[in-house]
Amino acid sequence: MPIDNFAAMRQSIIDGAPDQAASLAKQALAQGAAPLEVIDQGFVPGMSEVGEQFAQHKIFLPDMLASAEAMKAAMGVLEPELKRQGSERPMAGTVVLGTAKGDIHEIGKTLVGTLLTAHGFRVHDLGVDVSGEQFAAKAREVAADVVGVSALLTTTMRGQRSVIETLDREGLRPRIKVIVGGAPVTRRWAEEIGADGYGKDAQSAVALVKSLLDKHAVADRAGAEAHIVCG
Ligand code: B1M
Repeated sequence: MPIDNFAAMRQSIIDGAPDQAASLAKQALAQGAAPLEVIDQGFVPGMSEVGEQFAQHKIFLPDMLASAEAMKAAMGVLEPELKRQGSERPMAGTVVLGTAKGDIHEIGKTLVGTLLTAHGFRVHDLGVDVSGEQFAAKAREVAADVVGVSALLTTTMRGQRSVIETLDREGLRPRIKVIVGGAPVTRRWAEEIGADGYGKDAQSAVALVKSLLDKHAVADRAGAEAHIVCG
């Protein structure tokens, strides 16, 4: 994919232009580009720039919202293709996914879910602003192997800890593994709250879930436990 196209994609997000973003995404797919490359190299840099400008008070909440709408328009084109590419794969495990209580950031979490689906996992996406109790109820209902909790705010990272505490309290761990991720989340935080792993981005989240489930199978046999970090 030519660099000019990536620059235009990035700009469509900064401009908060959903039609332009969707049209660039369609063009890229028509030219045979890989959807994940388009997301990571074309559109996500636009979101990062918007985040920096917001932090420096150069733009304000409505601008960030417009950029998020543009990002969602691009994802609306690219995510079905990502899923389609993985649709022939066998079922690899069940994941319950959501964004922590009090947090409404959904784009990164949804991308993690799409990529997991593309890799053969059955994903139950609970959306945003999800409590520990909601995670636990769904995990029990669908016999989840993994619960994934996204958080984009330093204040809502605490919600990740509370999901783990709820699952512990309800006796669902260690059978169910918990992974955490999101821009402010670190490996250290994951270790501190007793998560089973941390994914830096959507691709490492997939690698992490795969290794956890592999290790889980081994651990079941050996009576041991595993803690993994990807990315
Ligand atoms: Co908000 N916001 N926001 N925001 N927002 C950030 C996160 C911020 C860093 C911007 C900034 O100040 N620089 C800042 C947080 C500061 C902090 O706490 N550290 C911030 C703030 C302050 C706020 C508000 C408080 C603003 C206000 O109201 N004054 C408010 C909070 C609302 C709330 O949640 N209660 C708010 C609101 C919003 C919008 C609604 C306008 C919008 C979200 C719209 C939506 O999602 N529908 C928004 C946006 C768009 C952003 C930025 C610009 C972009 C986030 C994004 O979508 N990135 C963001 C700045 C930034 O991150 N650079 C910012 C693209 C996405 C693909 O990346 O989400 O990081 P990301 O996901 C990645 C990885 O993190 C990882 O994989 C993904 C794909 O690679 N990952 C996981 C994510 N979840 C994972 C889970 C895993 C594993 C990996 O396992 C379970």
